[in-house]
Amino acid sequence: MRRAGAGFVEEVARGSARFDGGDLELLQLPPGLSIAAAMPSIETDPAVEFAEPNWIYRHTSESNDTYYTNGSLWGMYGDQSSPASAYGSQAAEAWSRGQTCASSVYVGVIDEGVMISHPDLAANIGTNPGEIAGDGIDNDGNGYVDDMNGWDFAGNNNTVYDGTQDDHGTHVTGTIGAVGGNGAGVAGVCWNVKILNAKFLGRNGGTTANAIKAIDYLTDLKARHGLNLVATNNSWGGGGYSKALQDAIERANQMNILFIAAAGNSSVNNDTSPHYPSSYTNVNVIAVASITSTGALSSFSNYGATSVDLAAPGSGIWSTVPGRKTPSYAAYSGTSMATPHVTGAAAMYASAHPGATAGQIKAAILGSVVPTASLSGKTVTGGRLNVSGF
Ligand SMILES: [Ca+2]
Ligand SMILES: [Ca+2]
Ligand SMILES: [Ca+2]
Ligand SMILES: [Ca+2]
Repeated sequence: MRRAGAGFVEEVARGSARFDGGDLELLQLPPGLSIAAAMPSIETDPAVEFAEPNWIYRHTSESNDTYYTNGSLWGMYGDQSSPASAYGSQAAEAWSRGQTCASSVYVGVIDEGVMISHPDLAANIGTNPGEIAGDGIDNDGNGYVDDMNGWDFAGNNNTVYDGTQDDHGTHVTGTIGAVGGNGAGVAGVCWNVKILNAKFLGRNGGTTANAIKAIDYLTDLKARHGLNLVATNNSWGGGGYSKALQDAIERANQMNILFIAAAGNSSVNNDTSPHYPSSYTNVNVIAVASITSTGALSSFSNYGATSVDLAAPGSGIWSTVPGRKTPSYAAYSGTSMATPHVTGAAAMYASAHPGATAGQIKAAILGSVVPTASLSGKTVTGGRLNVSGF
């Protein structure tokens, strides 16, 4: 210790004749002395058997999910992960730091129904804390009876899952929050999160009126129950401008709920041909374009230097779907698939920064993009989603 100028901290293990070893002692090196320089000088003492660093281990999470390990789930990869993709969301790098999100954070999926019993989703399906299941009573007084996991505004009932046609909503949900690390299927951006489903898209699409009810339903859960809902995922679009719908998005904004929306799949410039709802100018809207696994703007993706904020993986995205016989997985493409990567990112940031406002979460997402040639002049940020630092 004197030779290295080190201080004694503690005896970690006591030597014994039985195990044929000496005492194991933890030392504190003086400032400025590196471990590499100290170890040989300590080891020159014949009383010392060896010296080595007191390494720091960090909690890490590495996906063992089938579609992750087999190279399919590129949207979750980082350039430092294995498998790797420079154009993935970098979620795997956040996971490797133990950032797999918090189950205290809620997001809303405004879409089709969601197969809430899917084994790779069920653990992350949220419940309405003010409602009691199956009693036929609207316990929380929000106008919806037994709305445990959300509400079906298309069918006006409490079954958010109505069969295999609810594949789009189920797929989107898996990208946000499929259970990671369970050795099966896929992993969402968030391995832990709580997802509520406001179903308004049926077999023939949905209406403005039902979209408004769906948005207000989720806003009300936060306003009256204090539910920690940070964002809604909106992988849908069409129709024209609606003041009433924009007003509903603004009500969500006033409750600090981000409205994350797909830019659309018509290969057009949203600056000159607005696409709703992604083109609403409310500050809580994040409009999302799609990139491929080689960093190109997906051929179908809308874009817009002033109307589309960033891009995320959206081509060839594997996620959860209801199967004909058993719950399953499938690869879909669309800005619908890019958007839930960003919604997952919002939940991840909110997990690491409890109490962050919608504006702070949006600033973090837009401020951390990786500049990307294919997105320069095509998006506000000119970049792609990057959650490695979340
Ligand atoms: Ca209710
Ligand atoms: Ca009830
Ligand atoms: Ca239903
Ligand atoms: Ca899984």
